Amino acid sequence: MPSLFDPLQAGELRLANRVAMAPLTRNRAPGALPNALMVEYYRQRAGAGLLISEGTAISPQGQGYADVPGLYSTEQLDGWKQVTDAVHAAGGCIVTQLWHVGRISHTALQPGHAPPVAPSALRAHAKTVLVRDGVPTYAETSEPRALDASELPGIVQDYRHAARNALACGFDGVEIHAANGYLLDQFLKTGANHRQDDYGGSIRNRARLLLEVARAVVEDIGGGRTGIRIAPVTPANDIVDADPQQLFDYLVHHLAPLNLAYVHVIEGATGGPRELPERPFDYAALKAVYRQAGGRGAWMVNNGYDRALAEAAVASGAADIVSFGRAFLANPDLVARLRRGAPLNAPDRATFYGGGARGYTDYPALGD
Ligand code: 8OZ
Repeated sequence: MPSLFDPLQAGELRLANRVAMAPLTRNRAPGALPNALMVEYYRQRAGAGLLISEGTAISPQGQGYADVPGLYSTEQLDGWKQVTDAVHAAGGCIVTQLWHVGRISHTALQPGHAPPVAPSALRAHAKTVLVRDGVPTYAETSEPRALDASELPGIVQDYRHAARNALACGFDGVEIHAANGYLLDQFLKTGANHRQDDYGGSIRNRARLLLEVARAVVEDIGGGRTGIRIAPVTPANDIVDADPQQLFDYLVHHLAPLNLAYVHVIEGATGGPRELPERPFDYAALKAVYRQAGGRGAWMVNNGYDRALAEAAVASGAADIVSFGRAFLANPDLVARLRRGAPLNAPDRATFYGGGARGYTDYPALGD
């Protein structure tokens, strides 16, 4: 029976164990530049079988929150190189999460203070974070404008460049963020996509942009260094689909031939309940569709897992990897703690987004 603490080869990624750190937005990159504090934060967590970086903007247009890092300028790449070097020196494996927020943004964060872009000009009832006078403040997302189909190849190109940049600055691979109501999820789901061209309407059309992005990234850096994150039923960022089971079954069927390193599935409401009675979903059936279509990537699950649930998921074969968000945020040595059954530090919500070392690099490891 496989254990959480067994190594795993996921595509080209060599994981020392099956505990991943989930991507976590921390808003500690002023100027969108990775910095020394971030180097320390990731280094502390290098015991993860796989570290997934916080969502990282693929372009200035992909930026939706204050002080999140990017992956498009030379300075940003130099900053990330410090992070990946530190993680590798500590024996870890790290991928970066490629992020375009779509409509979950604010004119204050967009180039030229333009409206954010989206599949359709439909505003999300959601909030973003701005920093005003050094203080993080929440703001309603701005009214977006609908992307013209002629702009989509440029966005695919931005993903491609960001993926290449990721490898150039030492990441072991990338995770395409297609979850939580951001651009690719907006295209996928009926609640945000009312287009009438080749990118809207049918499931095939709504999945088109994500599949184009995935194929472009895989073409450039290889499937074995590419993962993808999906959230079939999350309500995060005001997103909904009329028939998520059919949509995601179609999607994983078409992802299967890409030989991805992994598929990362958020079960239920991101950071909230795992069961949503009003949004039922069969995750085992989704995995079966992927495997039946020949998908060999690792199956990574997320959301509300504790040690017992994670061990059971891996032992039963329901999952190959389990990712932990808040638990990893508060426990730099999470893997050692899980292994020993040691108690966990509690996360401090007040320091999740923005600020400095407090609530970021000062959570104690066992024995500190
Ligand atoms: C929390 C706050 C801001 C962004 C996501 C990138 O939900 C996020 C995010 C989470 O995927």
